[in-house]
Amino acid sequence: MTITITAFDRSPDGGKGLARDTRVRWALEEVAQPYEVRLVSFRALKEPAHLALHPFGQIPTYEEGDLALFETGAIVFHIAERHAGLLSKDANARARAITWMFAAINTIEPPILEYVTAKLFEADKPWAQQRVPLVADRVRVRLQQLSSRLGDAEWLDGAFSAGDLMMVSVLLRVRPSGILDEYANLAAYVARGEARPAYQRAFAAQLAVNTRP
Ligand code: GTB
Repeated sequence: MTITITAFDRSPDGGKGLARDTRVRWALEEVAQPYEVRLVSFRALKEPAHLALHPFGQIPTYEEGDLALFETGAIVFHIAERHAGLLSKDANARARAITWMFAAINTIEPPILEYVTAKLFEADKPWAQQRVPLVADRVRVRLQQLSSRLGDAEWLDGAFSAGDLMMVSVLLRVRPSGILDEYANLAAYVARGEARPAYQRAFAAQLAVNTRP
């Protein structure tokens, strides 16, 4: 059955891979599943046809036969459950990888999004100068904890898993700030994720969309 995902027809990041379709593309590449992409404009995101797929009017979505999903955590989990390569066959290792997926999107991503929002979208507010360092420190608290746990391991829990895929994807969003580079092992962890051939293919595919004439 054909898998179709949605992505911005022109991502505001110009192809840096920061929009969330990249993590879904990456998961599909890791498990060698071909997919099609339907590009959606910002206006179309809020129109009924897209809202029927995604109640919050966002990308990405995932369609496969009569199944339609939204939320990257659920989409990547679905891909990882259905195809070998992202979750261990060992039940406990699998449960731990899923735990890391939740940690990425529930514990690490929220302060990163607060920071990005404060820095990019609230910079003109009178309180921005006080808020930015505060939220930057909230990011540092989590990155320090994550850095301590990772230590000098290659991945978070043994072999590369959907947990690493989500964690690396989330960490990429904060790298432009320079904060990630304060934690050398996390910066190297993210670089290992990016070096994976599946990530490279996913990145190239979104770049091609976002740099087309
Ligand atoms: N929790 C949802 C998920 O994980 O799927 C969040 C989905 C989401 O935030 N989608 C964003 C979206 O559709 C795109 S990824 N926004 C449009 C809207 O809400 O109207 C977020 C994003 C957007 C742009 C950049 N960028 O340009 O750097 C990076 C990330």
